[in-house]
Amino acid sequence: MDDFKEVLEEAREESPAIVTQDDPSGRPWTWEEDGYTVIRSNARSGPGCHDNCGVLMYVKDGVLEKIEGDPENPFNQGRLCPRCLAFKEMLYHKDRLKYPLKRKKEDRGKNTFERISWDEAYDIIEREMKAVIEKYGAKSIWVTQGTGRDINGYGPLMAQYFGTPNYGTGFLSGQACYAPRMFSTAFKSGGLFVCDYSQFFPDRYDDPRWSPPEYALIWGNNPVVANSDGMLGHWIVECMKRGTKLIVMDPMLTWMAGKADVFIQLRPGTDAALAIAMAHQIIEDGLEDKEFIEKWCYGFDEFKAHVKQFPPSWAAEICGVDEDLIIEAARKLGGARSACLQWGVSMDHTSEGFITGMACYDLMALTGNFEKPGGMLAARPAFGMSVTWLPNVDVWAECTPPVDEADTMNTDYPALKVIAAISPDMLLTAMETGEPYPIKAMFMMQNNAIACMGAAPQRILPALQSMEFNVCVDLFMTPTVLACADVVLPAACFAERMGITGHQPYALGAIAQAIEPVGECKSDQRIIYEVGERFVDESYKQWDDEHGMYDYLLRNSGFTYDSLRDRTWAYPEFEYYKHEKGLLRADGKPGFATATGLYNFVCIEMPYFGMPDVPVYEEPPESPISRPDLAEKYPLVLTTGARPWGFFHSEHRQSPSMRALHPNPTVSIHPETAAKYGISEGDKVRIENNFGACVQTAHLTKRLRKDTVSADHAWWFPERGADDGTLFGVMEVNINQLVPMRPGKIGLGASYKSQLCSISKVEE
Ligand SMILES: Nc1nc2c(c(=O)[nH]1)N[C@H]1C(S)=C(S)[C@@H](COP(=O)(O)OP(=O)(O)OC[C@H]3O[C@@H](n4cnc5c(=O)[nH]c(N)nc54)[C@H](O)[C@@H]3O)O[C@H]1N2
Ligand SMILES: Nc1nc2c(c(=O)[nH]1)N[C@H]1C(S)=C(S)[C@@H](COP(=O)(O)OP(=O)(O)OC[C@H]3O[C@@H](n4cnc5c(=O)[nH]c(N)nc54)[C@H](O)[C@@H]3O)O[C@H]1N2
Ligand code: SF4
Ligand SMILES: [Mo]
Repeated sequence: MDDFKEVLEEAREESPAIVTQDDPSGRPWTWEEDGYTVIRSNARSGPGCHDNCGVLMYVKDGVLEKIEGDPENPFNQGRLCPRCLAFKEMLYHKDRLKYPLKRKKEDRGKNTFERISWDEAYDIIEREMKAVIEKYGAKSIWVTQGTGRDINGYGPLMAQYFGTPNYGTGFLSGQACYAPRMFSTAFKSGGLFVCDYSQFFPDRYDDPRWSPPEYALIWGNNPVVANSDGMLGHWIVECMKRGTKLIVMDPMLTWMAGKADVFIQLRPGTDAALAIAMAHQIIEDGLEDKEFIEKWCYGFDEFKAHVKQFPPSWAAEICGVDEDLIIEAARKLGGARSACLQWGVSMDHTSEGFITGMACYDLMALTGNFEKPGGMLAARPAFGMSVTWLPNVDVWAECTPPVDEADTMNTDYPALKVIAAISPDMLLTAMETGEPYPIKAMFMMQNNAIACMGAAPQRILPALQSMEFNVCVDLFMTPTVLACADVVLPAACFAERMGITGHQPYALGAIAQAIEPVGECKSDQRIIYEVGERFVDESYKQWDDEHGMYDYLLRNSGFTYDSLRDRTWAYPEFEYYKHEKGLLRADGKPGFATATGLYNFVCIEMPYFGMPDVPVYEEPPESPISRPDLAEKYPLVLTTGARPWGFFHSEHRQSPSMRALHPNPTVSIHPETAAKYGISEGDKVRIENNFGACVQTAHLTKRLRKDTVSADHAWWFPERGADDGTLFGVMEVNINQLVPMRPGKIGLGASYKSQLCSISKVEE
């Protein structure tokens, strides 16, 4: 460890001053004001979110009294969404987990937890996990997280400490969030590119190098509500004020759809057909960017011949939209000075989601919208700090002995091997059957699988309850914790701990601690290495405390935790047209970081996965077209999980003001459709299909397609308490009972947003 400190010191002395775009002088991270100590920080999680909005936390006598958006922070420019404004309701909630707990294995599901010390909790974890390792091998331990909260990048270290290759999202069938899009973009363009809303510049919209996209394609995404994956919806609104126009693809007339030049209200799950037909039309009209294609793309002629078969009239029928709208969208996109693709998780939530992603992404190459102002920009980690943006296990290589990856639970799916991800679908089967090998213990952080992430919770619940040992780390007692945990560890919120920001390819920042944790809560990061120390010998120890851990993590960035915290954020240098300047490839040559060195209209790797090398439309496995037999009984298309303002997935149900925004699990139905089934606003509705059923409350809205219903996800009722024997009512309302654990053919994508269902009024 001393070696590392010396190396760090030497590197500091030798390295030239870090070049940043922002000037931190005159920007204190803490000060006194009107009797408060003010702490400037970045809100990460928990509670959960993909973002890191700048906050000012006002503390008096050790208590967080108020929180405001930091007007100086370029990321959010002073704005906060309702969840951070109501942060105190979560932070100081009476139901927060405050101490480690244990429970007898035979009591799973019952509220018979006992408070224990951290030492006892670690002793139990050490004893039980070592017993499982002894009996079944380390690979029978599964370490899991939820979506990209502040566990991203750190979780793999926990798995490494146990010596298991099985780390990943908990029962997210087909890794159906971002992984399909990451896979598409890796093969198409050698990595992810994101829309340019000026977020790479600290002076934002005023930076003279920047110009807004002429068109933003808002595709299966609701950015003003979801603010997903490190972007904020109000950036688009700011761009709109500066001239950006919208093309929106969504079965629901969202706020943004209402402001669009073209709104394509398509049938869920048909996006790939729409994208292919738009490509057809753009080429038909000669609107493709010939120069970009000639210089930087591979396989265009084959792609052109392929899409020629699929005119807008073909897609119009599949998508259930007007052909003229498709032509109009294609012409607007084709004629635009600049455009970008703001895509959402709906891309991934079809069974062949990565193909949908590829088809939409091709439109950006076809129109030459890479690496120019207002186009798509390479989303590489700021200051090389990959760990919290794209999880990178190499950063932790020296912290444990190497882990044997050969047996990772993904062997059925070559695509998952390529992206080094587990298959949650295989994992569940392994728990149920012991094949291909048993999974016997779980260490779960930031995941409420039974309420939210897992499809088919009716399979997950018994599978988790039959494990030999389960640990859950959370902020609250959730249905999943109550159902299966043997040891529960209480996690700290962002105000209670230090950290660095994540999910941002444009800046790096620090989370500054403002208050002492409530009870005995600890950060997830500290829990990971404190548990981990029980599983490796002293020689792997790289730091003494949390502060040391962040210094270690930042060791190649040029920052220490303190130097980063002192400035709160840092923006690296930025350049456009990186593909022309040799800045995208490891060998420094111009082009994209793909096997061909070009953007791939034809992906030569796809046949290796048994897939066509150009995007081909496939009907969802259950749709009125693919399964007319099923559609007779279940005539409506079901999409699920459209994000609401006040909840992050299954979180915030216990926050009074967030709950007031959306008190009940709601299924949105067009009034004409509802009338057909005798359903009125506020009625209890049974939603059912061939996989399962649940009950939610009807909300009638003309904003939705008539053939589609849109149901909430992730509901439970914390107010019922842990003693009523229903796991907080989770199974009564959980729409995921209607979604199978069943990925697309190569292991990516799942059918969260494209099912069939019937609806009927529940007589009360
Ligand atoms: N407030 C809040 N914010 C969140 C989250 C949250 O739970 N709450 N979750 C976070 C996470 S993990 C994610 S992945 C993101 C997701 O954020 P988004 O990508 O915005 O996802 P959704 O809100 O599920 O869906 C976006 C839109 O897709 C539409 N849609 C549904 N089915 C289809 C379809 O088949 N095709 C098309 N084109 N559109 C369809 C819906 O009507 C909705 O308007 O949000 C993140 N942000
Ligand atoms: N039907 C349907 N289901 C879906 C979706 C859908 O659109 N439709 N969307 C899917 C998608 S895209 C995703 S990404 C998943 C998301 O699924 P998850 O990310 O797993 O979300 P949650 O189930 O809410 O579980 C998160 C848990 O983490 C806890 N938590 C929050 N912050 C912290 C923290 O800092 N530390 C610790 N230790 N715990 C914390 C919360 O209290 C909560 O219990 O859901 C999926 N499920
Ligand atoms: S998007 Fe909302 S919850 Fe997330 S950090 Fe920003 S204000 Fe907080
Ligand atoms: Mo997600």
